[in-house]
Amino acid sequence: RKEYGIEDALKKLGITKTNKGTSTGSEWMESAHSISSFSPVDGTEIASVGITENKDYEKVIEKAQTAFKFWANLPAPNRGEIVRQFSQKLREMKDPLGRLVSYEMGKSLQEGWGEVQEMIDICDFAVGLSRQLHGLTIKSERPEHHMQEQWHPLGITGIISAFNFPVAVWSWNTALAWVAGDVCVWKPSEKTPLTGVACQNLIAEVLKENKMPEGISCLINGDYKVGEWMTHDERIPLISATGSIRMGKIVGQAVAARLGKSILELGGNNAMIITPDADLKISLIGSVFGAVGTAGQRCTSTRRLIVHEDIYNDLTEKIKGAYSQLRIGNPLDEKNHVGPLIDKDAVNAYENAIEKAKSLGGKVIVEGGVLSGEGYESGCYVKPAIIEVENSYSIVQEETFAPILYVIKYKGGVENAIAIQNSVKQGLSSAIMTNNVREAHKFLSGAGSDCGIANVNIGTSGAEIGGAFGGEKETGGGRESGSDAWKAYMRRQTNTLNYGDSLPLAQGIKFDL
Ligand code: UN1
Repeated sequence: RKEYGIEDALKKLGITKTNKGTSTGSEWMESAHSISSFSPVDGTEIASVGITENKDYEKVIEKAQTAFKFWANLPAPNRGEIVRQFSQKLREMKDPLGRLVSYEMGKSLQEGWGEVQEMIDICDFAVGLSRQLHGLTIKSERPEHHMQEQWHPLGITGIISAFNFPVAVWSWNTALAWVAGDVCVWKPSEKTPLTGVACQNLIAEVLKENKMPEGISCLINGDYKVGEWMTHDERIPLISATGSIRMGKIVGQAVAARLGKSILELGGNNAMIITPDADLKISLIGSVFGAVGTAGQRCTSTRRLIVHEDIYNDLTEKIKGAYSQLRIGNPLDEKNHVGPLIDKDAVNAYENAIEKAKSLGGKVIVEGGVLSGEGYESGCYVKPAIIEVENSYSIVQEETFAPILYVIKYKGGVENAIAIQNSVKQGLSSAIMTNNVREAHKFLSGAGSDCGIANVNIGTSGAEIGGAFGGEKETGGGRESGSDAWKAYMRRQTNTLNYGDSLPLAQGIKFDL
């Protein structure tokens, strides 16, 4: 740990051996029970975080409600200024926070830093946005009338985030929600609670320096039961949840039952189509990074390669060669390409998926397996695997959060590849590798990819924050991050103003007294 600066990072981020897990900003509450956070890097316990008790959850929500009255009335650019200062803090703490992300979650240090960079970027985006929460003006059908649309703050935004992007996804939600005038209550994944505490410490400093009230940024911790308090809570008008489809169905239904709003960012089953007109060099790098980056634990990871028969053998040989060069090991050591899976449950899911694919007739191209021995003591390191399959196999239809790449051969025109790509229940990210303009446009047309993200000549993962992030079908339909995703954190109000001295009714209706 020392060698990789972890002790130092923990210290800088205010993480001790035992940490409180419930906070309204600078105030923290005690709890009777705690979660231990183990690093998948070396299997050791890093520290523990208190589990939120129901009575304290109530206090948090009350504080947040009170804070909302203050925060929503602050001019939006002033809220943006707080976010700007937070992004400054993140710039200063990029190294330790990126290290902690890498150590607690297991992604490479480069990707840990990259995640903090995404936080900085979304904060910058949100600062600009704080002066651009624009509505429309609309022409009225009535004389001497004016219509307009305004966007107002919504209330408390509840954020439920996943282990794989433990800090970035929170910031996509919270930076937009804050400038929109909402206050936030965040429940991080119970697999990565320490990064949550670290982020709360950073934002609490900024809020304190600006003499802001408690309740603008709240943290709660625990398992699905704590999440359920949020999803059933009518005081939380918006729940933004990232995670599995199974979880999303439960969350979505609970929130819908009280007619609340939700943003769901769930699983993907992302495919890359490689046509005979593809640049094979970029196809190779794009597919390997997409499949093994973050050890296949991004919701945008490349799960399926749909390759034309004419280039199939050539391409699979090249990928095989690339896989043989991959270095698997400690993600804090920059020589390594692939780090561990999050925990042993994830390792079991990986092994089961490979077995299942084989039993259904899958042909192994690159053999997987769990690594043991020196450097692999945590038991969470696995070999990235490649299996030739049919798209219809039940296991190929599922998202397995692991570095397993399924390869599927297609014949004929690109429409056949697109049909295979769309034949899954999920609809997050997709990519086509081609230098053929017709193929590229077909892929991006309404008859093309049915995903929320569709890329040409880049991979399925690694989206920039400037675009709206999310997907269709069982991916949940929500959009986060850039473009106009901010609208989901606000309520729309249509205003009609009469500046005349009569009262003409819409639709020409006559009503005289
Ligand atoms: C996720 O895996 O939950 O596009 C988010 C990407 C990242 C975000 C992934 N910017 O891969």
